[in-house]
Amino acid sequence: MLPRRRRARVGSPGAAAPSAARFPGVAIYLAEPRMGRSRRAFLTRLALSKGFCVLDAYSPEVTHVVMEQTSAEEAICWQERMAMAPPPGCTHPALLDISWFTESMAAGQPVPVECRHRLEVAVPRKGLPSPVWMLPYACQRPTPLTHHNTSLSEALETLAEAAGFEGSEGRFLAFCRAASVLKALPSPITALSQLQALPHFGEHSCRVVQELLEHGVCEEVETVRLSERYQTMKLFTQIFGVGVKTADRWYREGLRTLEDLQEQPQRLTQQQKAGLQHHQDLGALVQRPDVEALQQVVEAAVGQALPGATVTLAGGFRRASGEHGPRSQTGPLRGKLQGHDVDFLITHPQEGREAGLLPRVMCCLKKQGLVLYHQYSRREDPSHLTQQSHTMDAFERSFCIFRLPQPPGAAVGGPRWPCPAWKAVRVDLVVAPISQFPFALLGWTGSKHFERELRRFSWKERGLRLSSHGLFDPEQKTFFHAASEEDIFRHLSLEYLPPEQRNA
Ligand code: DCP
Ligand code: MG
Repeated sequence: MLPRRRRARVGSPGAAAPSAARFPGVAIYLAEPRMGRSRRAFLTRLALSKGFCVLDAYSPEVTHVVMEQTSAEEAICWQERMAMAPPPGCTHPALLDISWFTESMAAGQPVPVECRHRLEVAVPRKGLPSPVWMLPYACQRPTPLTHHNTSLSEALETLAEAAGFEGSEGRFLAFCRAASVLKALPSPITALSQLQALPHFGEHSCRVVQELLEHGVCEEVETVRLSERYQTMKLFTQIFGVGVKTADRWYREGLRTLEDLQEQPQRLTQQQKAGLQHHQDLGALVQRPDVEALQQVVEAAVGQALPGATVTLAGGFRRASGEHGPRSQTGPLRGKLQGHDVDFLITHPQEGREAGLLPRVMCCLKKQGLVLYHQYSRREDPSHLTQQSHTMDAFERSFCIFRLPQPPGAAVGGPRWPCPAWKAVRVDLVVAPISQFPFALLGWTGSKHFERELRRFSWKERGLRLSSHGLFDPEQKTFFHAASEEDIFRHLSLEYLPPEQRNA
């Protein structure tokens, strides 16, 4: 069962310093999951200085994969996930513990691989019990829209939301991350032991899952869901233009209902007034046919304002790549058939032509009576380009409420029932220059947790600042040029995930 050493092709594009390799039968790949970026960089420099070939990316050239603090099961799962077939006649590379690496560095040459170095399980894979292993960042693993652990992930997301209402960022993220891990699992969790090897499962999240597995309900989650605080905060933050801080202030001042807010219009911004006025429509989810109708009117207005400009559906309703044709309704989407709003990205193939486009588009839409409310915004300050962008990006944009005509008999309920001639729908229009478009598309496709994790991964693991505007290297002070989302994943050495696998 000894993996045959293969000839490392010296000078292959992924090699960190191929010309220096003194041991042509050995091409090392340092696998990062538990190693961390700086440790990996240090070990790479060390090996290169001793004349070893270290490959920067995992490829069929690799002969020795080295991992640190990683169990055999984890190592095998990792290798399966990389799903890279070795060239004909060759076996998979050896999966080795760091001990092989350190001994080789000390010896100044590759030491023979012994059993104790190997991260390989002797038993056949099928016989293994299944504590599942998973990569730690949500952007490193596919997450489909529908999954096997809905009630567990929803419980944890309720606790995340409640923590967010209390301003507890740390607890919010911890519960979000645990919930997101559950969404990516290939099968349902049925026993607590299955959580053992999973990242982000702290004591609290484990306790919630345990209670749900044993009793079908978790007391803490139920208490939160029924609490006046949670219900009121949820009600208020669902209003267009109301964030956690405002909702919290209103709550502390004793406000509890929408009627309470309507009685105090002087407290409300124009945006909140519009949100409250159309609350019932906006609270109902947007459906796929609404999205199709909206795309038609937005495309027409954009085409009129600037011929050649394009409109791309982003957010939860985004279509799969290759499906940009006129309103095709088939194929995988990021997945959502319903959503709270519709997000459109507008660009023009010629850089700069898109500037100032949005006011003309809005004017055209308003003339047709399609706009109930809109707020145009544009930040002039260019600092967003080089800083971590947790907050909003700085594109020219309009947050709108559209007045969308409804076909007769389309909907029931609502303020104009039984004859709803139209309904109010939240729409975001965002204009990006073509050079930033792949970043804008990636940033506006979501999910929110996926985006957060992607930015965190870029910074923590690659030292790069990712935003909807670009990917910035603060050391080199350079921007990375990308022609597509695939380019961005590649530059981050991440496996490409299509939109329908970004539902983290
Ligand atoms: N986004 C952003 N900046 C904003 C608003 C959104 O970068 N000011 C990103 C976050 C999401 C994506 O755009 O990844 C879409 O945001 P939505 O809030 O519209 O979320 P979804 O479309 O995923 O879901 P839904 O609209 O159904 O809530
Ligand atoms: Mg959306």
